[in-house]
Amino acid sequence: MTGPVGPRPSAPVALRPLPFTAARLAGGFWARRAAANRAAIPVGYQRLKEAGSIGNLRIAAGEGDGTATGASFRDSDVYKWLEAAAWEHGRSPDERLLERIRELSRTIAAAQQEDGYLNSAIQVRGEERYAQLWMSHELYCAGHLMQAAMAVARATGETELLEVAVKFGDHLAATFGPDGRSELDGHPVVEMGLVELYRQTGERRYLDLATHFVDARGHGRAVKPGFDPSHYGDPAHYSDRVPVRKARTVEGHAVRSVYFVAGATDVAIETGDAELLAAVRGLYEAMRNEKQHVTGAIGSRWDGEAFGEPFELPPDRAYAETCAAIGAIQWAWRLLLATGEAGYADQIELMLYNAVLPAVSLDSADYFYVNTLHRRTGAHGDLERSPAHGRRPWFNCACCPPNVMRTLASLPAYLATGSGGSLQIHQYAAGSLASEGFAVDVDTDYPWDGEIAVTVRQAPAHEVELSLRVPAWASGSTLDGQPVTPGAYARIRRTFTAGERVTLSLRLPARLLAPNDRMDSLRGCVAVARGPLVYAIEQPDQPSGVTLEDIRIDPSAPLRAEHRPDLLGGVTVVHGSGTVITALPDTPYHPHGQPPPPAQPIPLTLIPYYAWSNRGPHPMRVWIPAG
Ligand code: FUB
Ligand code: ZN
Repeated sequence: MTGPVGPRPSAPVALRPLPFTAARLAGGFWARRAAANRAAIPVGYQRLKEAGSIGNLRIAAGEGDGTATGASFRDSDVYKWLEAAAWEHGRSPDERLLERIRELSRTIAAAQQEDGYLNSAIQVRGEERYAQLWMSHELYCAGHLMQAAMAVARATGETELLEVAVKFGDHLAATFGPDGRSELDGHPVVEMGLVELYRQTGERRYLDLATHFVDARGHGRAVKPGFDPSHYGDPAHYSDRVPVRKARTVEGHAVRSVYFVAGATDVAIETGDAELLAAVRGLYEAMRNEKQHVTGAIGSRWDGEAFGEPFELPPDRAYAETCAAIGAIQWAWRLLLATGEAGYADQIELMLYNAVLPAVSLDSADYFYVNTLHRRTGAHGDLERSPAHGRRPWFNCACCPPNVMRTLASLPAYLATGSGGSLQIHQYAAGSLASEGFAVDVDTDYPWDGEIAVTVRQAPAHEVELSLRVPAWASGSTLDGQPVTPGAYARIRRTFTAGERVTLSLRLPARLLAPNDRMDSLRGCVAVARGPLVYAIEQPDQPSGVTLEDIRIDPSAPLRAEHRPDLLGGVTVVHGSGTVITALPDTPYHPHGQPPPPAQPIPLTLIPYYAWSNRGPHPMRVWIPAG
């Protein structure tokens, strides 16, 4: 059994995932969050029922009556939930979860049509198949079904859902491709699903179809036909303006874009296509350098849920959809496997802590869809997904909550890779890791503390390599007292013995970050980070009566960390100082050159950004004017 992604043995990758159960969380930061997520999974099932998403499948299966509810991608919410449930049951058996997995698998199998087609809403409504592929998400649902089926098969050994996915995959292979229908689904993800199906079954036709979908995009085959003045009429919305091999940047709908390039990376890995791999690596660089928020989140526009132009990264209007960060993590993971470069693991860490974790409340009961970097004083939540409401239990378009569930359920898979007894540790969390006779325990209070102790439990009688990622921000860090290079792996190659310990000491001073000068909306501001965490000021932690927008941080003042076990489930806060304006000008604009408004000194307290909005929806900001 493997984790979420396991390239075939023939794939020329630098790193290989560990077997599914070889990485475990125990105690520590991530184990607590994973436990809260696990507890939320049965609740998620209830919410899927209440929303009608499970009901749609039941009606299509002949197990219920009525009309279908919601958009035609509702099935995908159920599939993501199934993936989460599978990883959790596989890790620690739970009969009730298994019963739900079996019951849903039976329903889904019964809903599937004779020739393999499956989409409950389209079937129940009697709509024509593939008639509106730019928006119908029929292949998107197929992709999520394939991912869920793989998780269920690998984590539980149950194959009923896999049979459904195979039948759907066969139907797609017979329907689409160079000799079949030429349209593309407006929303990618089927590419990743098909590659997983190929990995699971060894059937080349699934990889061939994924390769076709990757190369067919960029020629206007996914865009809505005819004229539509909205983003639906723009090929860029669907990553369909420029072929991926020629593209120079990510654009359009952020989730569609990163799911697509993650699938293209899978194809590059499995086919050994160096040109395609170079292209997707270039796209990742473009995203990282010009289109990523400081939190690692992506998406700058509410209109079209889209990337903006280079450096268009407004903090208050940030879209930063949770699913987009999850897709970017999936992409970075594939690039990490392909290249072995520490920078991709740095990216995964940044996004896990600061782009996915903020999306879920500390108790895992509520979710953000949109992850703003600045909730203004007096903000009014107009749309359901507006972050001004605070997190919500579910959404009419509920792509994000079950996506968080499956991501946190598969977290251990991102910790390490290994083969031949060597082990590469990418993410630091208390727990245990094992690779072919080499087993270690990891003890750490990361991210609050930078000491990471790796104790060998079992070692082969020959030389193996233990690699520990040194994050790019961790200058001045050491491994067993010796300096290590940030942004690379510290490697120890030797014959280890059980009981010995190596200690990585990462330095975690709070630090200030400044935006690139082209990021107009951030000019004059700084952000605070400590270790992997981005920080924010939130109203409840500041002196009473101050308006958050009137605060300035003094960048020359020292920053001091303090651990607060009593606050927000236990966090390290950062203390700084600054000023608050005492008399705002009473005009919106004034002649240039006037002295700054009067201000008085105040202490500032920053919390980890992920923890904001757990005390009510208060004003908050990540980027703070410096002055
Ligand atoms: O279209 C399916 C999902 O719904 C997308 O990935 C999200 O952005 C939301 O629009
Ligand atoms: Zn989403």
